[in-house]
Amino acid sequence: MRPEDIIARAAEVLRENDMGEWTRASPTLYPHQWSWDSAFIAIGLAHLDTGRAAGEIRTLLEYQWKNGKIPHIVFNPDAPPESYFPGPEHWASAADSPDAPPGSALTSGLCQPPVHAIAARRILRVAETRGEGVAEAREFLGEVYPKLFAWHRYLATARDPEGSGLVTIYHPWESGTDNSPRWTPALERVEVGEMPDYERPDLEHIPDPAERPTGYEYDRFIWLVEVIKRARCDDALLYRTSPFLTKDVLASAILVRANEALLDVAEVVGAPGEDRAMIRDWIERGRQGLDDRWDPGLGLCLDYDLRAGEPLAASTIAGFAPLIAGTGRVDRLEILLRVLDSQAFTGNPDLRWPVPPSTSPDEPGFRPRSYWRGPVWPVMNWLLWWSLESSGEQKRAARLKGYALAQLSDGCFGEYYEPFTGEALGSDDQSWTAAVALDWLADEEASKRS
Ligand code: 2M8
Repeated sequence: MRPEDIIARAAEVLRENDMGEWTRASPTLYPHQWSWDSAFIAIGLAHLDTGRAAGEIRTLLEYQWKNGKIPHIVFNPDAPPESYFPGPEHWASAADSPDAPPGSALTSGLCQPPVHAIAARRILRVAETRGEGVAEAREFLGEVYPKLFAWHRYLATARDPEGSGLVTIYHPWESGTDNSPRWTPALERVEVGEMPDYERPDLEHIPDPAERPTGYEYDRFIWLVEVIKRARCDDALLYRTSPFLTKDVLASAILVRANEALLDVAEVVGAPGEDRAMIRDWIERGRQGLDDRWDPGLGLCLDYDLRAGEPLAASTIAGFAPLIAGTGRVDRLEILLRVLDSQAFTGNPDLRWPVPPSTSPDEPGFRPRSYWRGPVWPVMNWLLWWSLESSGEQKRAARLKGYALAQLSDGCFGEYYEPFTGEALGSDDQSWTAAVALDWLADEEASKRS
């Protein structure tokens, strides 16, 4: 496919998944609004219509919890009940939480990595570059700034009572990398209690169940939802009682960058000096927290299991957290780049395209077709590309973007890809895949012009 055809197809995917004021994550597998998907979607949508991109974030923020949490799913009331599990009826009791948002709409009680401020800032930048909708984009930032600030404050406090700079999660779904080997030991420590039987509609929407998490993993996922609901999503209570309590380095790294974006937004909207001082403090604490989780053996950063009191050693894409956060340590940046280029990731000679698999093929838990256990995720390629660019690694970034785009020229906009064959897996027409393609192609155009 030629670049203009990829753009047209990507725009079509986003149009078809457009539900008016928000975008479903994919046509059948994910019929609701997902939090971090929407942020990436807004980044892509900005190139088509900055107003609509702003609408994507605005809609999500309408369902923000009173404590600042942005829910991981906002449920579509029109989606048939059997289309997704656990759906709105399963989460209904979370609405009893004193922190739940007002109104009748239902959300999940979890959250996901905080890409939103990055997307919000990007909307203004794209508007400025196009010389269109700048006043509206600024107005949008004024409107969302307090909400984004409250979201980051929630993560820095309720999700980090230790002040470690790292975000705590209660469920692998909160990491967005659900069945990654990052969480295997912590998940194995979870003992599943009594709960009703459940069906898995996700398995109906894809050709091969091996592309989705296993039954063993799902039992633990659903049990943890049960635990969180029973605690009425009370953070302090979950801190004491959740059998799964981990520090997530990828979410923490994204938070550092999102705080940088928020600082820029604070500047644009003239936010008070105390806010800015606080955001700067969060940034510093975040980088320090990531520094503390460095594993010199792997040359990567590791998550931490608060329940077991030990690091979660796994060679996955999340290990590049310091690169994503922007590390001030040149020595570590060099190591990370070496690991990224090595056989453990993009240098593996059997890869279809030299783009990083979600889990290193060297990792014992690696499964090339299974979701976050090995496949390449275009959205992660975007995150690494963007991080390389901001780390001054333009050449590497351009190479990664080139191969990542070559992968998408099949026009499937797969959710993820088999790393050795390049086969599209999971859902086709995945919104965030289309969105990152649009952003990359806009970047290609801009670099041709400059
Ligand atoms: C996947 O997660 C959901 C649960 O949140 C699922 O498997 O049902 C993950 O890839 C997650 O990162 C993503 O946000 C979501 C929607 O694309 O799907």
